[in-house]
Amino acid sequence: MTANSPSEQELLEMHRRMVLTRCLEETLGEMHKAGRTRGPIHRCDGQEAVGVGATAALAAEDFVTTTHRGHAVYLGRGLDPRRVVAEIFGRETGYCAGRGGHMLLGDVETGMLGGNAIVGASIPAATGMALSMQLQGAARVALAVFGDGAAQTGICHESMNIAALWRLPVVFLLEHNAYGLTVHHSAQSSVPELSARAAGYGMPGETIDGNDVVAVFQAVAQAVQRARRGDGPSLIEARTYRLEGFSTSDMGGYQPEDEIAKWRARDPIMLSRARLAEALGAARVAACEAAARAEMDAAFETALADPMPGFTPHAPSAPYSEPPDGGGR
Ligand SMILES: Cc1ncc(C[n+]2csc(CCOP(=O)(O)OP(=O)(O)O)c2C)c(N)n1
Ligand SMILES: [Mg+2]
Repeated sequence: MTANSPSEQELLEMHRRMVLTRCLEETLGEMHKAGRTRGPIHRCDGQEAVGVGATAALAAEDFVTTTHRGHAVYLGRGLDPRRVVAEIFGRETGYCAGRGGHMLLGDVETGMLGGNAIVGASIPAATGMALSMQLQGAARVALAVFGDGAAQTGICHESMNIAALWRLPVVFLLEHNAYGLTVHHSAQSSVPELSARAAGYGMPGETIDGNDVVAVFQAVAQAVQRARRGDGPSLIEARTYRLEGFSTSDMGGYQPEDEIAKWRARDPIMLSRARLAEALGAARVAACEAAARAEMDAAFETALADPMPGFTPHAPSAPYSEPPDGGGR
C-alpha cells in the first residue's frame, strides 16, 4: 500500500467505468457494421485503464482535456452514459446538444474541457487552463491526455517548456498506444521512451504500465499532488495498445497479429477483473460488470430514441453594401 493506493470501493468503481467504456466501444463497433454510425469513430478498446485511472485521480474541481479517442476519459470523469451516447449520435440531449459528436464532447460542469480532433491541441488547452488557475490563485489542476503521435508536434514542446518554466499546475499524460494513424512509434520518435524528454524541460517524467489501472491512478495522483502544491508539471507516459485499429474506417493490416495477441493477453479489464476477484470475490465483480453492461445498453436505447436537434433558420441577412465613407479604407 502506498499513500495513493485506491480503496476497494474506488477499484470497483474504476472497473465499472472501464466496463462501461468497453461496452460503449463494442456497441459502436456493431452499429458501425450495421451502417448506423456516421463518420469515423475512434474506439479505445484496450486503453480504458488510462482514461479511467487518470480521471479517478482528479478532484471534482479539476479539469481534463482529451483527444479524438476520448471515450474512457468522458466516462472515467463520470459523465452520464446516456448523454455521451446521445452526443455521439447527434441528439439534442447530448452534452453539446448533438453539435460536437464523439471527438468534441465537452462539459463545463465537470471540468471536461473537451476532446479535440486537432492532434496535439489537448496539450495547450490544458496548459492554458493551468495558467488561468495559477493566475487566479486556485489550487485546481488540469490534466492533458494526448497520444504518442501528438507528442511529436511543436505545440507539445512549447506547452511543456512554458509549463515547466512557469510551474503551471498541469499533468501531461501521454497515452502511448504504439501508433499514430498507421505509423509505428519507432518511425515517429527519435527516442523509444518519450518520458525521457521530461528531463529536457526540467520536470519529472516516468513510463508506466498503461494497462494497469492502479499504476495509472497512482502515477497521476502523485503528479496531481505535485501540481496542486505549486511544484509544477509532470510527464507520465502510459504504455498501452490500440486493439481495434485507428478508427471504424481503418482497413487494418499494419498491426502484426502477434503484437495484437500479446496485448490482448494483457487486456486492462482482464487484469483489473483478476485483481478484484481476488480481493472481493468473482461474484461481486461479475455483478458489477453486468450492471455496467445493462446501464450502457439502456443508455443506447434511451439516447437513440431522443430527438435530433431542432433547426432554427436564421433571418436572411441584409445584402452587403459599402458604408458611405468606404469603411475607412
Ligand atoms: C494537426 C493534425 N494533424 C493531423 C491530423 C490527422 N490525424 C488524426 S489522428 C492522427 C494520429 C494521432 O496519433 P496519436 O496522437 O498517437 O493518437 P491515437 O490515434 O493513436 O490515439 C492524425 C495524424 C489531425 N487530426 N490534426
Ligand atoms: Mg497513438
